[in-house]
Amino acid sequence: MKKILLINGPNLGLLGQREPEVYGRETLDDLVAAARRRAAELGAEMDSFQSDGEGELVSRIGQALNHYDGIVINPAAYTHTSVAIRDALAAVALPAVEVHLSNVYRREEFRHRSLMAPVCLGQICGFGGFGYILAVEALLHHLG
Ligand code: CA2
Repeated sequence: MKKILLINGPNLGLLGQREPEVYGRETLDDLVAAARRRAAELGAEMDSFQSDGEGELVSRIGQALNHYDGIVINPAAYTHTSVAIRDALAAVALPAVEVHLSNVYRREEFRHRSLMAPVCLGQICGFGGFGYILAVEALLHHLG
C-alpha cells in the first residue's frame, strides 16, 4: 500500500477561524480528513503534520525518507522564503506536490515566487480545500 505524507506550514492551524474570504470556512482538520478519505478510496494511507516552525518542517521532511512514497505540501508563507525547506525536499527526493488554498498569482507579487516549485512535480492553487484532494490524486496518479 502506498503511503503519503501531507505537510502544512505556519498559520494553517488557524483555518476556518480567520480570513474565510481568502482561505474558506473549513478547518485544517476538515481538509486533512477529506484528503485522507480520498487517499483511502485510492488505496493509499496518509499521515498528516502541521507546524508553524521552519526547523520542524525541515526535520519532518528529512524523516520522510524510507517511510513515505511521496509528499503533499502546503508550506504556507515559507513557500516564498525558505531555502531550508526547499533543500529538504530536494535532499529526500521524494515525489512532492505543492498545494495552496488561494490563487497566489492573483495576490501580492511576493506570493508569485515559489522556492518549492522547482523541486516539486507540480503545483495546485486557487481551488480552496478541494486542491488538497486534487493534490492527493495527482501524487497517487504519479506513483501509479
Ligand atoms: O494559499 C495558501 O494556501 C497559502 O499557502 C497560505 C499562506 C500564504 O502565506 C501563502 O502565500 C499562500 C498563509 C496561510 C495562513 O493561513 C491562515 C489561515 C487562517 C487565517 C489566517 C491565515
